[in-house]
Amino acid sequence: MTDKTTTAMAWLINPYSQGCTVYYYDGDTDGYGVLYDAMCLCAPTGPYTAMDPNDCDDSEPQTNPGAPEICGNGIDDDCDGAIDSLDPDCL
Ligand SMILES: [Ca+2]
Ligand SMILES: [Ca+2]
Ligand SMILES: [Ca+2]
Repeated sequence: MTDKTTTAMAWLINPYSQGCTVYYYDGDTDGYGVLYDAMCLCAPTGPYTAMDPNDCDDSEPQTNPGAPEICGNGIDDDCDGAIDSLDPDCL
């Protein structure tokens, strides 16, 4: 990452920029975005629509912090870091 890129990113995600709101890239349109790709905008624009950056799989709309854990599929469906039998939801 170059200095120029770092400066641009710092500006894009700076929550103190005047009059803008940070929106996170939501590739699967499930309402949850990713922390590493954000833009400070006046309104949701293009794929930058999410205000919650905690999507752990932004290519799978059934996997996000608001989804239920589906037991036995080997995926952390609800993004709490615990998969299947390790998730309290599966006990
Ligand atoms: Ca998403
Ligand atoms: Ca699962
Ligand atoms: Ca889980």
